[in-house]
Amino acid sequence: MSNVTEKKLNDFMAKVIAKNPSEIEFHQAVHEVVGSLLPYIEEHPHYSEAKILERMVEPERVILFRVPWLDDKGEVQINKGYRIEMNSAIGPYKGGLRFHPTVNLGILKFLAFEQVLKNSLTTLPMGGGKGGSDFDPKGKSDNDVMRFCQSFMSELFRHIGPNTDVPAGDIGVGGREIGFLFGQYKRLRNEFTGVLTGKGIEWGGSLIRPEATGYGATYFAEEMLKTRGQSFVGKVVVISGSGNVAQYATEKVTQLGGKVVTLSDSSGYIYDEKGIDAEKLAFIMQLKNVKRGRIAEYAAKFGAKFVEGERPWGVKCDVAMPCATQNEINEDEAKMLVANGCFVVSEGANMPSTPEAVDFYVKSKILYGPGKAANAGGVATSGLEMSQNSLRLSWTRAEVDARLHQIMVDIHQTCVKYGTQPDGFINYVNGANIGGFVKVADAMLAQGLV
Ligand code: NDP
Ligand code: 2IT
Repeated sequence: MSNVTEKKLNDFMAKVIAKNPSEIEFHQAVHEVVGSLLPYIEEHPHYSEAKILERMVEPERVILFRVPWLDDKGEVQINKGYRIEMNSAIGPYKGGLRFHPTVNLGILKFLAFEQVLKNSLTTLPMGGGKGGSDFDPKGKSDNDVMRFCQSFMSELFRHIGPNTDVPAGDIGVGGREIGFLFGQYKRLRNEFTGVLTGKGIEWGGSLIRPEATGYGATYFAEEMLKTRGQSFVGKVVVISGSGNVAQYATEKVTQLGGKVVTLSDSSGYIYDEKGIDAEKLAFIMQLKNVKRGRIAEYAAKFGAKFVEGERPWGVKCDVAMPCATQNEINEDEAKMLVANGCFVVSEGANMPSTPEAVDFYVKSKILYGPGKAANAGGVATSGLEMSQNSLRLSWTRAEVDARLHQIMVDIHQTCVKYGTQPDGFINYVNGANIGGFVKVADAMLAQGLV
């Protein structure tokens, strides 16, 4: 980046920080994206004349609300509710809901901002949004979760709709929560409609949506491997998290011939040298999705190692797939991965690598697939769920999987188109940011000053 461009970036960020104080993760996401886009925009000045970037960092609408509910003991509980409607230039707002005690405005704005570009990359007509609550589902009974979801939807319902804003799951929001949210929406509106995605298969959900993010991140890694004439066969893979994304990444990596040796949760990670095969994965799915227990139980059951309070990035591997949360790989951990021979990082989570870790991957010229490209398979399949709801049809497993696979191949191709450097290195960060930006920016230009 030239000195002039760097100054422009610093000036732009100074304004974003002044206008959005203390939203650290939002600043981080904007800094990365704008850093990629400025050199491109200098060659296409009509975007800066129309202040497209300044418009894109300001949400179209932010909804903040109170969520009061009664817990099992009859005690009154109050949580915060949020929905960020970030950008609707290319379709209705679309993006997940996160229920986690760390949720705040800055985290949801970073997620909504990333979602705009991610959704554009999928090629489907979806704008970007994100929402959630500081509610912690961990340790809560099903009834507590239901009453919370009903109260949350009792306000959210007036802001969303199948052609307006279509939420889905994210951390802490899976099939159970989507069910409770959908039931309450239907009751309030007296309408059975595709207002949420990730629905159960019996009531409007799509086959492959539960699998889609993990499968997609694996397909994306496979495409990256192909650029070096390689495949997953025989590769050792380190995965973090043990929720929705991590589980199905483990399944697909294993099907493609790789060996997954770690999974984690917020208590620590397990290391299983022999690999987490289909039978062991079935145990994890039962443990995490039904019993809602801790990953340490895996170690006790299968005689694997449990490392308390640590992340798995020191384990030697070929491929790393962070699938837990933001900023879970720092610069030292990135260095450790590369020093141990890791040459592929495919992000199932959103922004799991710190800016310093990202700089290190790019400098090391490894195959680095940033979240907005690598994990776009989840929202892409949500888009396919919306299409099926509109058609009042359901496609087969094979058909949805084939579409998901093709979308991941196409996203990879978009990154290659916009991210290939003169020396042949594919900078997927630039590729994803520019590839996602162009369609949204052109749509915003066409629609006038809105
Ligand atoms: P889940 O709630 O199913 O699982 C989250 C996993 O990550 C759990 O193992 C959890 O451990 C761990 N985790 C969460 N927060 C932390 C933390 N602060 N520190 C350490 N571990 C943590 O969520 P998903 O699998 O759906 O989401 C994982 C990531 O993937 C997120 O970044 C999400 O934004 C992203 N993503 C999800 C998509 C989807 O379709 N679901 C689509 C695209 C991206 P514990 O149970 O101990 O909290
Ligand atoms: O980050 C994400 O892309 C998601 N949590 C999925 C969003 C969706 O609407 O399916």
